[in-house]
Amino acid sequence: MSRPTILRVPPLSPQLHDAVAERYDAVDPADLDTRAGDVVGIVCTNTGPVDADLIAALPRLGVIANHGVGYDNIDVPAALARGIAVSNTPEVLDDAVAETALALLLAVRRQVVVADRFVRDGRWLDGAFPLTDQVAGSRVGILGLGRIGRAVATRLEAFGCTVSYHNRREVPAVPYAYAASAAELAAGVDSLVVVVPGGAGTEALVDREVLDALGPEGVLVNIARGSVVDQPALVAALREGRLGGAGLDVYADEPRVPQELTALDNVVLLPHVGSGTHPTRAAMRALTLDNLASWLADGTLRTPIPEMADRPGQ
Ligand code: 8YV
Repeated sequence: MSRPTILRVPPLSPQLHDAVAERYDAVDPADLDTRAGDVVGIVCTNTGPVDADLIAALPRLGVIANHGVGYDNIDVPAALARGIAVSNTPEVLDDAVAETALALLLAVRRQVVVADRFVRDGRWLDGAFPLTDQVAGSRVGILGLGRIGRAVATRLEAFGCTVSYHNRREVPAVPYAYAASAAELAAGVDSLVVVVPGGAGTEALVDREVLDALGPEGVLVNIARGSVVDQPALVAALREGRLGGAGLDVYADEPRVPQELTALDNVVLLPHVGSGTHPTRAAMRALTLDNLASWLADGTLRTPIPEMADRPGQ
């Protein structure tokens, strides 16, 4: 029996790229001129767009298996309108992403990167490093109390922080105060951690009003998507001292990071590595491949995206 044809939308990690070829008839975008009609599945990740044109060009496409919990790279309405199944990789990355959020918050508040440079530059010989803020005992707001948001919250509790949150809908039975808007949340906390999914519904949710509500002593941490924060407004707030600091894993136009940000000492900048640990990426890879195999075997998915919940057979 011939092997199913799967399109690898770049970029994929070398391991995932090879794993698809070990199991299936793997094709790449360069092959589509002659092979588009054979493709039944796609494997992709958050920086590989699967837009309406690509979906329309693949008449037999039945499944899109995304390596990542966020799937704003996929035109979901276009896929669902065709009855195409879409999966992502929730849960397996919660711990890694949550600890990245904590790492950024701690690094900004305790000036870890600046202090490291202080030692390396030999400036300790001239005197002690200035005192810093601390995370312990502070008030932290979580924008988006989903699985990752909760994993961040439980870690903050261990630091003795007071946690509050804003979500589209209030979450029942959680021990955290609910704020009715992002600005209201920001106004009542010392630090704000952004965890909401990307996409049109959250574009520039963190705007000038929210940043000003956080204020000159406030710190913003973004481990979600660059699109959720109005990046020019963030740069302006940091430069003008209207915001105290920021810890960022994601940006508006990755991998490009504006020079205005790299020039600042009150920001810590990571290259979108929230889930980037060996065990987590292995688990994400396995779940991506399991979803694909499951759909090919019997038309079901291990972890369909929430929009598929009402679909028959899922
Ligand atoms: C990336 C992420 O998917 O899960 C997400 O939404 O942003 C990351 O985990 C990962 O970098 C893709 O390989």
